[in-house]
Amino acid sequence: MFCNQCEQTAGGHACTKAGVCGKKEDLAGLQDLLIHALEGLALFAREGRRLGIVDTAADRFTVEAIFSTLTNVDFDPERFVELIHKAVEHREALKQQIAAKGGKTDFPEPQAGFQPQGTTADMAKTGADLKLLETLDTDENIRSLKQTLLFGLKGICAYADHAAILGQSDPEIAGFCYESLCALMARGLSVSQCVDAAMQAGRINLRAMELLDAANTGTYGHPQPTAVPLGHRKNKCILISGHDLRDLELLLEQSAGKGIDIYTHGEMLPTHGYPKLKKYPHFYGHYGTAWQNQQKEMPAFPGAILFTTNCLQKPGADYTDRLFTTGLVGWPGVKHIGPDKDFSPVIEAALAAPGFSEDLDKGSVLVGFARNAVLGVADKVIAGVKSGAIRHFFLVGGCDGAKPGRNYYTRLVELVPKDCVVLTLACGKFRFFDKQLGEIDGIPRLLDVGQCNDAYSAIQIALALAKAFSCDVNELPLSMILSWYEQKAVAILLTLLFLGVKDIRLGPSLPAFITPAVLQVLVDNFAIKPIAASPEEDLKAILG
Ligand code: FS2
Ligand code: SF4
Repeated sequence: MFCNQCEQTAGGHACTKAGVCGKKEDLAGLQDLLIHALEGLALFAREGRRLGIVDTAADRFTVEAIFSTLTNVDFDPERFVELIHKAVEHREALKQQIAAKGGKTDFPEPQAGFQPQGTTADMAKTGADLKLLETLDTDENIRSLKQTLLFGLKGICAYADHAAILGQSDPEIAGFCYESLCALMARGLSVSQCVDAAMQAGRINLRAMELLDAANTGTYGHPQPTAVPLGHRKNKCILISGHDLRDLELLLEQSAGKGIDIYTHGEMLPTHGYPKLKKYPHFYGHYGTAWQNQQKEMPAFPGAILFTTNCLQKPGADYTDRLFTTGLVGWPGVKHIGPDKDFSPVIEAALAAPGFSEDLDKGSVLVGFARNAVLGVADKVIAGVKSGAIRHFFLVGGCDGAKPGRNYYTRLVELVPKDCVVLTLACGKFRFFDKQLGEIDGIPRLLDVGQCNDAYSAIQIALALAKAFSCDVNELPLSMILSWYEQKAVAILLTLLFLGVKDIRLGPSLPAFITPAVLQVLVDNFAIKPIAASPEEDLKAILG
């Protein structure tokens, strides 16, 4: 196997024997075979679009299938076998529609005629033999840029899928997926063509995040500043992880009045701020920290646990029997709640588990500072900047992970001077989310904008401030210090670059799939830089 799509890739190079994430060789082969099958589908879908054929079922499927291959989503080989077969079915259906309109159906690429054969193991071997990532091009820089495009695409599809679940979609996103999958197969592309494709991925990801923002705020209202307890109260309990607000709502509805409290885990924390979710009295608090600590934290949770979307790790034997997955997330042998979203097994497991036997006060954290809440006090913020009470904004956001170097982010937030405000989002915040940083003229110094996809909200805040100060975003007293782990972070980074944001500091390490020459292009055009060896160094460089 060869996989280098995430930050924890083995040796900072690639996972070649087994994934550090737990992805085994057979699963890696099946995921690559799925991308191969989707490339075949893309050839026909692109031709179909040329003829005015837009197959919404194929579009929806493509987005889901690509998202399935994102880090820590689905570890179940059998589900990938199913997806591979479905990709071929969609391709053949499109082929018929195209043939009926006299379009092109004789593509020379092997992907166009691919037929899955044999057992799951046979298919895994076929996938491995493709050497998908290693053969994207003979030129290492083109390969690097094509990997950037593919990984960015995985992030885009995650957000597009979440948005589609709540009824928000745009055919341009699937159209871009097809164009990109075709670009992966194309030979002879130049560096500038590939850079342009990566920038377009940034643009499309902005659209996907915009749709998701519209979906979340349109369905559940704009997040409001809300204190979330970190302790617990005596009752039965369910822990919900991931990013899917609709799953949370359904769980809240189905568990209401049953003597169960719902706790959020990881990226679900910001959901406490949404008016239509916080109205449920049994939506109680938050448990645990970021995804990489789940094997340590979950055994002690005395109830049922539900994973939506992603960031699942190999479950420990001490909680597998009360662990559930839903949506695209999966682990072989873990009970999966299907599309009917009947969460009764989760509720029954919670009722059978001991629950919390007493109340425990561990303080609270504030969430809910998305664009509507922050821009609602824009006058105060602008006055604070003008008077000098607020010297600088730091956006410290992104993914968390297991590497020791990630302590940089904790230390940085601790060291940020008292006349500066920290905006945060995504699961990287768990390095400092419970720090009491106080206020500046009534504005909290630590503002949680939301989930990783709420990077959209942070961008809107930055654009509104730039407008108020009649300056460019890059001229604002704002520095972005980002941490990355999986491919949604790649997509967000591409969006920031597409918007022309400069001087981003990225850590804890730079992507293994970026070659020195491609990095130089990014440095030359965007002054992107790795985080310094110490936060003191970066703070000195930023604040002078
Ligand atoms: Fe964190 Fe994991 Fe949000 Fe990522 S909980 S690394 O999925 O997308 O961030
Ligand atoms: Fe390795 Fe990351 Fe790929 Fe998992 S997703 S196999 S950890 S590079």
